[in-house]
Amino acid sequence: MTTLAPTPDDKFTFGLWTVGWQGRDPFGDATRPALDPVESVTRLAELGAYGVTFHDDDLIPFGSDDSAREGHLKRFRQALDTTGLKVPMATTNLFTHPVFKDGAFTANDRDVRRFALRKTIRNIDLAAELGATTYVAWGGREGSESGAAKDVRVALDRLKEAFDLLGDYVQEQGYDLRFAIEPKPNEPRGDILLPTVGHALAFINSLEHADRVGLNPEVGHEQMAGLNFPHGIAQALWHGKLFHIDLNGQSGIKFDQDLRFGAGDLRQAFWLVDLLESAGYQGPRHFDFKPPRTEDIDGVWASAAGNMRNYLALKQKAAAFRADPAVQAALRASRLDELARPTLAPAETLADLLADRSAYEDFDADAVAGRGMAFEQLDQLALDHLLGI
Ligand code: 3MF
Ligand code: MG
Ligand code: MG
Repeated sequence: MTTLAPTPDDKFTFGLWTVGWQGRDPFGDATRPALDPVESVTRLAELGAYGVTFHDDDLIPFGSDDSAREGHLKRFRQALDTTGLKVPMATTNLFTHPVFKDGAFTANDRDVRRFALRKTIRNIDLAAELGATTYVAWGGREGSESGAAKDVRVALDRLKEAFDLLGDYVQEQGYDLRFAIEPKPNEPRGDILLPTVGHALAFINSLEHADRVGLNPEVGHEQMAGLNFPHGIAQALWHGKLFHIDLNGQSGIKFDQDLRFGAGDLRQAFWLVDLLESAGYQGPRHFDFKPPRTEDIDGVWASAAGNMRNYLALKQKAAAFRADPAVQAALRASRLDELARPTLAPAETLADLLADRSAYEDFDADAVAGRGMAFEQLDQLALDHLLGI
């Protein structure tokens, strides 16, 4: 068995807000003191991470004046230089300050929308300067709790307007930066716009800079809606839109748990790693988790390390599964090779299909229905690999 110790080559990244979460929830106060971003950078580098990501306000507290801002940035840049950690992604906090109580790009209040664009553009400049190539947009406050409060069709016009303007800006500046929309069904709003991967994919098609906009799906967000996360990721890959990913754990349809990766639905985590690795996904493996508020600072770093360890363990398991001759035989028995064959033969036309009596007139539906698919045997092999039997 090879090592489960991460190295920067594994491309593991963490949001500053993840290890830095103080444990404040709707029912309870913080259980941990604030964490200095410099400390986070240092510890994450020691643990073997490749990079860090941030919201503007994680690094520069909201309302900081220019000199305070420069002070925070100077310390952060120094920590990056010392550790070699990269900043592949950045994002905007458009949800914490009360001004965003009704959203940012889709707030009914036009002044809020103008402020949100300016706040985002300011951080896009910083992201580009620090070398980020992905800019994530999670619209946690873009939504509503009641019917008439939000005209959803008009709000989508405003959301499109925002992404079109941001795309114009990035293009004019010549930044090597793409946007990644992060869907989520609810929380903090009762219902959030672009609730799932599928909704977001459809929305992107209507944008002026559609090529520059993709997705940042999060494990728990799709699972909160009862959806199969690996299926959503497979479709995002199929559309060429998996620009980034938020890895974490979730146990079914409930509040956004942000457990460490591998906790929650372990089988979906296995299929996800199998998919990302076999599809050749090249982007960062970004963890958006929350060390539970039961943990002290040692527990925070144990939780952070667990994300990477579980990813690497699942990567080994998935590789062993794919290499197993019994699995390859089971895949054939389940006709996966047949699925990969186009339904028409090479050079065959629709007219040929219509003339093919064996495809319809002489087709023996009962006989074909009697063929077993052998999926259970295949899935048991997967479970055996996962369980290490
Ligand atoms: C909330 C999230 C967000 C986003 C972040 C952008 C605070 O459920 O997942 O984390 O990931 O704003 O990356
Ligand atoms: Mg989340
Ligand atoms: Mg997220």
